[in-house]
Amino acid sequence: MVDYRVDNQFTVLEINNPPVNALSSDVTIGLYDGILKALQDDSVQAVIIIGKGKVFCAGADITAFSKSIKGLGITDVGHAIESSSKPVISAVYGVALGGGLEIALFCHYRISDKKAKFGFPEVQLGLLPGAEGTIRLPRLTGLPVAMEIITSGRQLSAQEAVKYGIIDKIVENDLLQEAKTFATSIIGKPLDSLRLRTKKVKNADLVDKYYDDALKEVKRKSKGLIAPVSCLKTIRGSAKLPYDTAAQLERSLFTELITSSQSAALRYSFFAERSAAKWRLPNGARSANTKPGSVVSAAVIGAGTMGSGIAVCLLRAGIPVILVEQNEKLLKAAQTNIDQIFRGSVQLGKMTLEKRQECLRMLQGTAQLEKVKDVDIVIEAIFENLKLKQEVFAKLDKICKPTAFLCSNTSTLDIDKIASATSRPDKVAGTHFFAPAHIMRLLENVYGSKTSPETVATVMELGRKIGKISVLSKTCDGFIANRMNKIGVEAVYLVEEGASPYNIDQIMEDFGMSMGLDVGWRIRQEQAKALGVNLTAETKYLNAERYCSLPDKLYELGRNGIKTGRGWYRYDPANPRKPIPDLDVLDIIQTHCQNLGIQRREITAQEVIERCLYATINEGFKILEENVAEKPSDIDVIWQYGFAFPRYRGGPMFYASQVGLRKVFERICYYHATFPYSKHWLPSDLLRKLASSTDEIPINQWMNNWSSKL
Ligand code: 3H9
Repeated sequence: MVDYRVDNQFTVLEINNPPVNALSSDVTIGLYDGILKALQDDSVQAVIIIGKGKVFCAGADITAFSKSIKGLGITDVGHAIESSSKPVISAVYGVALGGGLEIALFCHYRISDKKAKFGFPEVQLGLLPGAEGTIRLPRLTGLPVAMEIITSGRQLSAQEAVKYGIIDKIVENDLLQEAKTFATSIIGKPLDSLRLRTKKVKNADLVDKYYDDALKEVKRKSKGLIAPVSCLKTIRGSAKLPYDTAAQLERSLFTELITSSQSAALRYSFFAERSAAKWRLPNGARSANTKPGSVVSAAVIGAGTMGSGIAVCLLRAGIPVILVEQNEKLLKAAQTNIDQIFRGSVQLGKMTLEKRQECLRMLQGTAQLEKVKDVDIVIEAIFENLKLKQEVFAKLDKICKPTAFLCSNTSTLDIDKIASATSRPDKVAGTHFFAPAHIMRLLENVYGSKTSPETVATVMELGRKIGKISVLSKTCDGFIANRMNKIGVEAVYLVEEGASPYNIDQIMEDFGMSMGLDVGWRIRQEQAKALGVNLTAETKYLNAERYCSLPDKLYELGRNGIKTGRGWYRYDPANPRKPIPDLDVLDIIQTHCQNLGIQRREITAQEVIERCLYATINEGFKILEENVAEKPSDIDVIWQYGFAFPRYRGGPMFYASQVGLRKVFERICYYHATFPYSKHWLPSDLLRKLASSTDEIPINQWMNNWSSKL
């Protein structure tokens, strides 16, 4: 785990714990023993700590946080390094993050490669840098900078790290060689002033002001999160308290955080995101043993808002795009829209002018579908209508080369039905982007019964290449995301039963979600038309399902949301992002209820949360039992990235595991008995089975338990 080498007058301690040199207990023991051994070796004049592979060290081993850790901690190693009578130099390549940066801060000197990155990302895991990072960083950078770095969790470039005094030098050539040259230059120099514990915090007397300013910022940016506030408290401690007392405070707040439900959810989210890329199909094919096809060129069919957004994603990743629209006028509008997006990125400093020009050069607009004949992948983004899509896919099948992948940006339609219009159903998949496609990070990839593993691997890899978090879903009505979302439906029922829409929004916002009620008129009209039903203000049931006509009423009154200045709210054109509650809407609700003879009642916040989330969770369990999602964490990733579910709550499935499956199941049964005309309350079999276990089954074992019972 730590390779010990003596090289002339140096000991080189090389952390060797792939893939990211996390500080497992073997690594901390290796470093500690290495320092002691170097101190005992008279031939050694200096110690160099370096990482093997691509990074210096990504910090504490996050996988070990849920286990009880015994033995040497990072601080024990740190104290051994700091008190060493021989200089210790850390040589950073790749990243020094969290505990990795803390180890570096215990060293007397720090040098790095010019591409190295530094940071304390602990806050993103609901933690604080708990190996004296909050006490030591302010001694180098000053309080305001330390507060910003630690509470944001952002990564700093090597250049910034030099500017703030975090590292001593950036080197150009071979890092180890440069470290040895550097070490030679400092051998024999006094170390006392280089031990950070001896340093004073600059402007310590101003700490309360810095603290108040930073707290305001943290509360604005990270509403509901406890870790950033704890970080600030320990940084304040670094200025107000003697070193060891401040370290004690840091330890006790770290212990509080690590046992908090927020940190558990954030750590779960870290791994959930990474595990979404590791897919497995029911036929046994896996990401690990399936090679993606090559995609070096693409076509997007349909240049509306979605199509244009998708084209932007591909172009940014260096993939040339042929954009197909019905006529020149629509094409021109799309090209202008795409360029607007690039210009916006340039203005924000997220793209260089050269990159914008390169992207525009790679974009070719056409009204002739035949032009796509040579591309590797086609993404169709036309109107959500099966017949139309089938027509387009039949044409594409004839035009495109046999190896081309044909994908649809459908958000609900059956991929098998789309694929059936082609002679290559194995090469057809869904690539469901979320609006706005160039901003939202989620890509829901969908496979049908005939989609080949290679096609799945290709769309998953494409997602990675264009910077998306890709999650795989089996085809079904609405896939994972839209099928599962019952929040809007239940929210409208709650309004009909007695809640105010503004109250519901507030309760969900306090929970951490800002979704807003949808009007969704057109979708409901389409559904009713398909069933041959004429919807009216009196419609209470549709296809044996409860129906609420309130949103239709709003729509028919021209209340279509921001674009018409009114919906459930009023919108001031000068500030449309700030909806204003509207008394007229409350009147419309009252009249609706009187006309239908609905007795309104008091509705608690608890009921709002349960009705909105448990209905969604119940559907999530059905999605799992039908293998639409392979694992609960995939569902949670979709909710975080598609519907802004608060990361510190993990996602609906993780939330259910924290509430307790038995409790969730009981409430679902209660609502099922109370609302028999809402199919989504019919309890899931998988949930029933898991809830019947005498012990709560941890989320990562739900699927094992289920499969073994099949
Ligand atoms: C801490 O340090 C607390 C201390 O202050 C105090 C303690 C007392 N541990 O992201 P990737 C895995 S808290 C264990 O796909 P990339 C990751 O799961 C820690 N495993 O690669 C994945 O596994 P798999 C503070 C870790 O190149 C593999 O490594 N540090 C850890 O896109 C590759 O990861 C952080 O929060 C870890 N610390 O990005 C840093 N880190 O292959 C978190 C990664 O099985 N890590 N893995 O899926 C990162 O930000 C990125 O992983 C990193 C590499 C930038 C390092």
